Amino acid sequence: FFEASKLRTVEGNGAPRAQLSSILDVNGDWHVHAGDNGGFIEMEIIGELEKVDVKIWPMPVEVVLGEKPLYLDGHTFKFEVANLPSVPDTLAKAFVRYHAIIFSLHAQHSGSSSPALTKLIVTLGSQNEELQYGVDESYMLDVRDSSDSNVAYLEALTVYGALRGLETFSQLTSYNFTSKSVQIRRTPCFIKDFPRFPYRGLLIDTSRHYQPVTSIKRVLDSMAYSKLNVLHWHIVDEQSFPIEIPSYPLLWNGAYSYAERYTMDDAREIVEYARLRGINVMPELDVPGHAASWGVGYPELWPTSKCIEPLDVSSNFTFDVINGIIEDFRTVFPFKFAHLGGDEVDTGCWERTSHIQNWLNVRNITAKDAYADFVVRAQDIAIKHGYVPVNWEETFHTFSSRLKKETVVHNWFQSGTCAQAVKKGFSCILSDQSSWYLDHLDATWDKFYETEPFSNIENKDEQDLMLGGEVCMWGETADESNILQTIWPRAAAAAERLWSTLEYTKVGHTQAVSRFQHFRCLLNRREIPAAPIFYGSRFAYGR
Ligand code: CP6
Repeated sequence: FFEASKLRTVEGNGAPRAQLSSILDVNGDWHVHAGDNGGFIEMEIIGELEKVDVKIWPMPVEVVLGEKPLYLDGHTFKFEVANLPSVPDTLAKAFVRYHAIIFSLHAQHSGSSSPALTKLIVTLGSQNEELQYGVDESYMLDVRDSSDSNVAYLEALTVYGALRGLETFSQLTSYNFTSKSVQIRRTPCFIKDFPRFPYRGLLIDTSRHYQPVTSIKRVLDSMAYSKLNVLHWHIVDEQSFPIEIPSYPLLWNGAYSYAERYTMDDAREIVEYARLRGINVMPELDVPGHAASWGVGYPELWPTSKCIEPLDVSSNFTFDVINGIIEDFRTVFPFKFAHLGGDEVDTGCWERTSHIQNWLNVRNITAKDAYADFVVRAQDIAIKHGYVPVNWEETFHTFSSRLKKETVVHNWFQSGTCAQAVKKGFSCILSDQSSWYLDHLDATWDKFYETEPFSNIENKDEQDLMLGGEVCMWGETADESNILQTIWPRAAAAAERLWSTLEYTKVGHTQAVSRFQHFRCLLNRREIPAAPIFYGSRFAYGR
């Protein structure tokens, strides 16, 4: 590994010495973050640099690497699409983003060093830009060595596969101080890649703390860097109702303030921003618990002013409102799934409320029955509007036989829930609180890495019911000021478990640690303030 002591600034170029602190990650690759004043530092290597492997996160399925460096010139390098009259909008925008990532985040350079790579040519199997659950994300990347070709190829069946390939391509590039150019360190380079699971999620919670649209966009940017593909948006909870619902315009009276609200257009903007990065947005409407804020605008949704959740099960108005919300959601969130919560329901509130207790008596049902009725009625509404319902695991443990058969069970509470759910024929998403809860600040990255969705699931049909997993960033202790450094880099450990092959990840976190450090630094270079994972030099990991 490279030692910081072997690097010095070239005297006399005017670069203030303080900017040395902006060197990030010289773990075999060279990167300089431009100073606040847009200036740059010139560096000279003193001594030998050891050769290290190319670092890609998450690890692709297949990587073949040669030994020759290949240079890229930011003034002439171009992305192109083969065989199409026009570039699909999704790709055209990605080309602009990745050009900036590859060239402008590295130090300025004095020009090209030949021989140079002139183009990355993308070949697509389909021009369809619709993003949906299960969209093909596979790609192949072929960068020949310069004596063979000065053109590289990326092949994908969909634009979303191409986005994954562009991310990998950008991670191959680094800055070489000797040649003062962006380079791909080791060519020829051949990569074949596809995800292990179709559902690779991150939950954000905008009820406990509002997240400005710009903050959500930064979360989406960072998700794409580790190939996560579902933003589970836990929009509403007890504490605030921050979104506009045109069908019931008083609901967002439950927001913390006028400023802390999303219009429907804000939500559409978030969905489109996510789509351009190959990320689906799954809205959550958590019912009947976790819904007290609904009653700020419509107090009749509260059983009484003393017990304000779960929502009043005895009133048809409750279900009219749910119908209105889901109908409005359908105009904004095209994802296959809608999350209907169902967790932590205190049915005691219904029993203590006389008009609800009377209603239960007339029907000769218990409060627990009413909980099942409520969840299933909400599922029917979601299904009517074209969604497949997802529910937290309590619904499965309490009345699995009544859940719609297409229900996706979302684990959080108990390890082993998914093994039980898939045995009963339900699909499942893993979010075990003992390992994939980001708000558990003492859970370290290796714990995230070692969590295995197929744990105790050996049967192939049952494995096929595991859609994937999701890390959860509950909002009690996270707002705009710390959300990114709380999510990253630990979420990336789960992202690799969900993308890379079981053969690769089951070896464990120790083989991944230096590549993980490298990815954390990559996030920093891209202005994502991912936290450090352990002690160590900011200049060189491994000293
Ligand atoms: N909010 C909602 C929460 C949690 C859940 N649902 C939660 C519970 C325990 C922990 C973290 C979060 N804050 N609506 C459970 C799914 Cl440790």
